[in-house]
Amino acid sequence: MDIAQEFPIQRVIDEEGQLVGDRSGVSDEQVREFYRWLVTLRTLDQRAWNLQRQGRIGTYPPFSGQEATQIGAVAALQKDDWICGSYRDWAALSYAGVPLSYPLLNSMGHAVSGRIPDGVNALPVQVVIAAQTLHAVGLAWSSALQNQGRVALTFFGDGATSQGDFHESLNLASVVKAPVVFLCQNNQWAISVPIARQMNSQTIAQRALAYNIEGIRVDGNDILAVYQTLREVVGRVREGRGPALIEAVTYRLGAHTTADDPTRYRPSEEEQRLSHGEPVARLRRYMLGNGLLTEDENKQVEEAAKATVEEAVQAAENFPKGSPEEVFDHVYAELTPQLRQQRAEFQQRIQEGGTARG
Ligand SMILES: Cc1ncc(C[n+]2csc(CCOP(=O)(O)OP(=O)(O)O)c2C)c(N)n1
Ligand SMILES: [Mg+2]
Repeated sequence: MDIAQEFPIQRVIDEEGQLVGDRSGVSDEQVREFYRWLVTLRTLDQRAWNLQRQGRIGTYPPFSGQEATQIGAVAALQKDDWICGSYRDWAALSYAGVPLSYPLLNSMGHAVSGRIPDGVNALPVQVVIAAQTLHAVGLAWSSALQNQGRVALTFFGDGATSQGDFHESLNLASVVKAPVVFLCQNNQWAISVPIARQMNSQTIAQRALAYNIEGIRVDGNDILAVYQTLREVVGRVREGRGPALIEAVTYRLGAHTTADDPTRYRPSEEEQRLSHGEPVARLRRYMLGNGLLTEDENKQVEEAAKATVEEAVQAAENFPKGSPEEVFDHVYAELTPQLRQQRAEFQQRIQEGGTARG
């Protein structure tokens, strides 16, 4: 059996921006709305990279190349569904309603970036690889037990599929039929480890077979395919037909983080070949070629995105400076006796003019 053939990649527009599938589930207005978001978030991501290079923010994990998967998937959710993502999923959180200043505040060390605003049902970004998949199963299962009708969508990377947490999550979700959508962003790399050295399976989606759940591959650089596929899958999952595993095939356009240099391990031939179908340029080609966008309108979208991102930069840079004691906040509703004591010692040292380390 040729497994890759069993899991064909769902696609609506190809790399050149040609319509190759059915887009009847997406209105022209929705396409324009997606494009505005794609451009805004790409602009934010590039600005964040430059801010780090200027020393204005700390380490930052860029999501360029993965905007279509993140936006398209969240667009398929209802407002009170859960989102559980990782450090690279700020595009998903932003589209869900988290302010655009938050990814910047996160890289500036502000604790507020972990406090998801009311009205957005998301967990703070997870750095422990694959751990958020477990949390998604718990949230989804509890929602099902309480008949809340909520779905949990969890994002993770190709590298995360080698973690025990990922397999434990799929297994438990399958057994209890938890309403979870597992969305793997296969961006081909886990830092410097390519997918071919990560696994011997032909696809990530086929792992669904082992857990007797639905598995689908979708072109993660095609926002129309991601949105339409996710809408159908989320609908089935919400009906109680069990969890699903989606593999969004995409490409990490840049470095793993601002601390990484991919030229040391990634062939430039591959970068050129796989960057060509990236999501923003792809949708632009399609829209320009099909009367959904003119060059002038495109300039306006880009100008508006720059202005929106500038506001986010201002908001982040004007945010009140935090105090070192904040490390004790927001972990427990009430501090444990040991942590209370540590905070008191910490405050005393700071008052005495020492450093937090003593
Ligand atoms: C449990 C755990 N092991 C190792 C790491 C170090 N680490 C950080 S990112 C990363 C690679 C993850 O790759 P992938 O899942 O493909 O996600 P991507 O970074 O490509 O979005 C690793 C190994 C970690 N954060 N957590
Ligand atoms: Mg990866």
